Amino acid sequence: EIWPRGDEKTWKEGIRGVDSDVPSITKSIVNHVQTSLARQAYNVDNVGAYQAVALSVRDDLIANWNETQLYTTNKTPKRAYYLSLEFLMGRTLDNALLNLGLKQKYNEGVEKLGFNLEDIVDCERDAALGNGGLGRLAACYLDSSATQELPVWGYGLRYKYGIFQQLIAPDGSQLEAPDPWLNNQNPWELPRLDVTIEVRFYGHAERLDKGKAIWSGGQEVLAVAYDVMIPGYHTKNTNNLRLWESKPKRGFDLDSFNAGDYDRAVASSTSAENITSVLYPNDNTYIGKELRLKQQYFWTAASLSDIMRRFKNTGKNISEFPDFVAIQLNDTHPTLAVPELMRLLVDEEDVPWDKAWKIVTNTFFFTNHTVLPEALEKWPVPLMQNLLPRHMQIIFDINLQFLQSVERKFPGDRDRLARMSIIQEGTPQYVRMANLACIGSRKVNGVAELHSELVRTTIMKDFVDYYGVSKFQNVTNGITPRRWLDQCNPLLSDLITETLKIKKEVWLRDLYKLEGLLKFADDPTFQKKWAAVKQSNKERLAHHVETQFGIKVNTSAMFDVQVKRLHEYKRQTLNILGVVHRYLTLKAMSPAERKKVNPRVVFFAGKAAPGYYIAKLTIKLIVNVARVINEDPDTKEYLSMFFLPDYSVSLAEILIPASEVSQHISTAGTEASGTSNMKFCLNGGLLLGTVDGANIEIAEEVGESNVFFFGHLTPAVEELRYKHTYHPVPVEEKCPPLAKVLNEISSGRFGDGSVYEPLLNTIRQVDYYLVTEDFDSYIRALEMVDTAYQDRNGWIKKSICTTAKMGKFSSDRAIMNYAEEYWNIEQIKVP
Ligand code: T68
Repeated sequence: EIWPRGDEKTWKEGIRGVDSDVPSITKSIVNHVQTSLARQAYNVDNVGAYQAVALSVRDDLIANWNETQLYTTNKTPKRAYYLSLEFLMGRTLDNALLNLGLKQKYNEGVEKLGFNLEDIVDCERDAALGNGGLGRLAACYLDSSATQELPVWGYGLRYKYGIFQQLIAPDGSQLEAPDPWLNNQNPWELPRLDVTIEVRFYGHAERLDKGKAIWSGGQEVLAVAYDVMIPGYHTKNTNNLRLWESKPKRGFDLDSFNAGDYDRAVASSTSAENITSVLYPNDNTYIGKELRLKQQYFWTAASLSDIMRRFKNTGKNISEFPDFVAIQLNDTHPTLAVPELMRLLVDEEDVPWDKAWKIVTNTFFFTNHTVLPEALEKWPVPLMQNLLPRHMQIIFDINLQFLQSVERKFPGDRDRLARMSIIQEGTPQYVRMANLACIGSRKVNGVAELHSELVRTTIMKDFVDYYGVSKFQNVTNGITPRRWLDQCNPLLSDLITETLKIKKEVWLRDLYKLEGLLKFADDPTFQKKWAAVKQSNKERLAHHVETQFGIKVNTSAMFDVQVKRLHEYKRQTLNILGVVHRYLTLKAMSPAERKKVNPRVVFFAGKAAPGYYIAKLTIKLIVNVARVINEDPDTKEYLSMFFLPDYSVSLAEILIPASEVSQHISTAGTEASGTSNMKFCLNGGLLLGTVDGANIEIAEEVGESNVFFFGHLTPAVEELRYKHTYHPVPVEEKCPPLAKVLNEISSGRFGDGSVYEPLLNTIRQVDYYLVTEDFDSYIRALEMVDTAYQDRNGWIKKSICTTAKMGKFSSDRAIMNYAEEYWNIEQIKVP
């Protein structure tokens, strides 16, 4: 069939481009109010206006998206796919307007219709399909892929409920409420009810000859595609994020229904729908739930089937698969893609095992995000055997061949074989997903230099011996400067543009251009403007805190921020204990002495996994300490503290530009990279941190004199832990000031002290994360921050120099690194 049918000219005239003049924009908005929303002009509130504006922008995105997909398909380039269980996108409208270059026009249009664009933008709910860094990284990489005009698609799950909403009870406990983000329709997705894929679970696998098998029986579930458009910045290229929703293959069991057994009739359909119901709220910990494994398989099977179909449409030979497809595994979550692609090739495409294995190992690339042992995924063999019998066979076969080859290289080294095996022996046996991901991939990367080195020397050491080091290359994380500077900090963005005297579009695509700010670092007029921007962002945050939470904030104090998931390794405890220490010090001063102190406001925000008791207790301690110190008339002018509930991408967009110092204080060697550290520094906040993750590379770029480093270094950590375990020294001896802080908390100064004993004991006893070892140098680092802040111009200069040297941390650099060194894909500009 030739397209278009009928009259080509009529078709072409009907095709809509991107509206870019104000009258067409207002016309399109009004049109959506009237038709899509079926509302009358006098009956539109901000939410309605948001919906209409979103639909109007969506039309533009669809136009670009369609052209991109058609153009790319016709070119049949090699494509890359980013498989991630999490995409922490946040809001879309403001970002889409900036990327399309239409913000100003929409501003005018919306004004004409009697609305204010900022209020409209504020009506959007966050798409919070992620926990933290790993999910937000995926979102930044999508933005950069589209901006760099790379043929990259994301694949993920369309959870009905994203990360839970966090509430703080009056006693300081974290409460969790569901996040039904799809309740008010989602204009940013295109349901593709025609794109469906059948996914099987359970059943049995019968081996045939030549390594093949037939997998049948069990339960079949349908995956339905929803496409999310990802606009590049100032380019027509608009990429795709395909999210899968689970649906029952048949509505319900008619036999049971007719027999009057309604529960049973809908049971299987409910179980199918459950698969994509909810995002698991754990970060950096592994939770061995069957439903989670179902999510992982459902998503990898649907994605691979879709990728295979697209590849086959090109008409290429199957052996060319790796020349047209690269797949990045975001952590071990999608590792089942390795045996699944083997299954597709061997069982369904009739490819001989060895040839299939060659294809597989040239297709996948694996990113590791943690070396924490409790976070490494390992699934019980019996569980996997039951749910995925064919995959279990394939994994055993891969393992056998792999171990035979290790044996040839290192004959007789049984310990080595045991360590490298995909299967961990024991009752039950476990499947080690990181080993499988490494063995099934072309390359393995950590997310910052130090972390990649730790991957090479600890968890993957044997694999480096076996494969050679070149398989293990670092790719330092990055962040998109569009969202994390231009969108969240428009005042700074404008000041930079005006100062650099180059177009915003230019430096936002080549962030190294920020270095041009260096020559103004000492310029008093520029310094003044720079400081004014920070002040105004502090006031914006204060205003937000006051309207949202009814709390007044002193905006002349230094804003000190630690916002991230609650985790013992991130050491929010160190921060809160430091605040208590400061409070006790202030209390001991005379009023005259206090007057010389630099006022400080400490902000915390972050969610704790619902089952993480110590993390939740830390929140409770923060809230209750805040209550006491914020009300103490002796000190409240000099020190106050807030725990802002329900940390999210949108809240980060307000907090980050307002920060003067931010804390990234993990025990050395535990934070793989960190990405908010990059966001704070890009916005001119100074970094207070340990020598860990990307902090190290930030310091390398901005200069050690512009960061505040403290604490033991990675090589010392293991030895100190050993000492703590076998030769414990009481806190009183090791660190008297810390002992005093702990005792004040225990003795009830901040409410019933016994409540906090389990938390305080983690520090008094094993102290796995070395709070006692780093406390002294932490306090000294805080004092250095105070001293530096006293010198206002010196501080502003540090702030300018920090922003100026953050070019490396653009996710454009990171994604180009993947494109060139990993995926071997090329840019395709849509004309
Ligand atoms: C983070 N990991 C790293 N994990 O902690 C952080 N985990 O250092 C790094 O900057 C970031 O990844 C990006 O590389 C996570 O965020 C998770 O959220 C997670 C989720 C599920 C299971 C395990």
